[in-house]
Amino acid sequence: MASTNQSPFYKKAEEKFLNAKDDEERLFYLDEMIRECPKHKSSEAMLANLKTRRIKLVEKIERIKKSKKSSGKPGIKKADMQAVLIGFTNSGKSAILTKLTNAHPLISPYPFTTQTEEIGTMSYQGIQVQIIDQPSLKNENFDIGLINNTDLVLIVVTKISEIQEIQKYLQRTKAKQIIIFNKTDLLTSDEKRKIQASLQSKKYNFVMVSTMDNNEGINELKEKIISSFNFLRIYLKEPGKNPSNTPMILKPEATIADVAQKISKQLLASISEVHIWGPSSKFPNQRVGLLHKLKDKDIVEFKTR
Ligand SMILES: Nc1nc2c(ncn2[C@@H]2O[C@H](COP(=O)(O)OP(=O)(O)OP(=O)(O)O)[C@@H](O)[C@H]2O)c(=O)[nH]1
Ligand SMILES: [Mg+2]
Repeated sequence: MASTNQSPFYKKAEEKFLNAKDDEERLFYLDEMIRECPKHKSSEAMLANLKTRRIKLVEKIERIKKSKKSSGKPGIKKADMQAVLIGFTNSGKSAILTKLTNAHPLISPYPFTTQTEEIGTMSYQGIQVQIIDQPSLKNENFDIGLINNTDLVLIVVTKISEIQEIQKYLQRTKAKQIIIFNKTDLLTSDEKRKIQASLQSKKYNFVMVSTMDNNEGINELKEKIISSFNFLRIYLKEPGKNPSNTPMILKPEATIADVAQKISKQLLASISEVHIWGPSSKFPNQRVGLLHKLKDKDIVEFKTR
């Protein structure tokens, strides 16, 4: 649509429209173009075109707003297993993210250091969990959508009283929860014991950690994160050898047949004997059938014909 015959005001608006930095700004200048577009017969088609563009643009803006609300930020693709950190400023969420994952967020003693999502991947015993750090509670960029749509919420506190305050934000999420009591290095052993007893008496699923002092509790935290996802880690073993270091991941209630099938179809057909060790066995090296139900951390040995 030629705009050569248009007024200088229209041209100015069009130029700004073309250089706009986002859709909101585009909409602003598009409205100005509509206002400046002559309202006579010869420019009827052009005005109609501008109005159609406006409708499309408004639709697009609405669509993006909606998708932000329903599934967190559009930039984050949710992994199969995801956890999101939540807590007040300076509780040490970003410091914890660096201990758990490969991410390098900014960490500082100043409040509200984190201004946007930071995504890391925790690799633990061959399993990957996506962990998201985000701006603290009371920061304007804190996104409750992330909390409402995740599998696991990691509640970071440095005082017991913070737990109840944070739980107000968790009313709409179905995610499991782990309370992380951070900065234990700042406590005397007496204070530590009292806090531990108090958290225990409230039956919280918690872990006490420090991101300083030789990483107290960090491995326990990783273990808790992994075991809050409901799946089985099964270690395979060849006769006469040690079990593998990396587990196979199976759905809860999986049987020996499921394990064999996951390895290969041929294996299932050629099994002569199966032995197991671990939580689902009555005793080590128990011989079991194909329909035996496994538990997390079982070790399985197949003998084939
Ligand atoms: N003593 C001690 N200090 C810690 C520990 N973990 C984090 N800190 C310090 O606490 C301060 C805040 O840590 P951050 O990880 O930036 O806190 P945050 O929760 O991400 O807070 P935001 O600024 O809102 O993003 C920093 O100075 C950290 O070095 C800890 O275990 N012990
Ligand atoms: Mg931070």
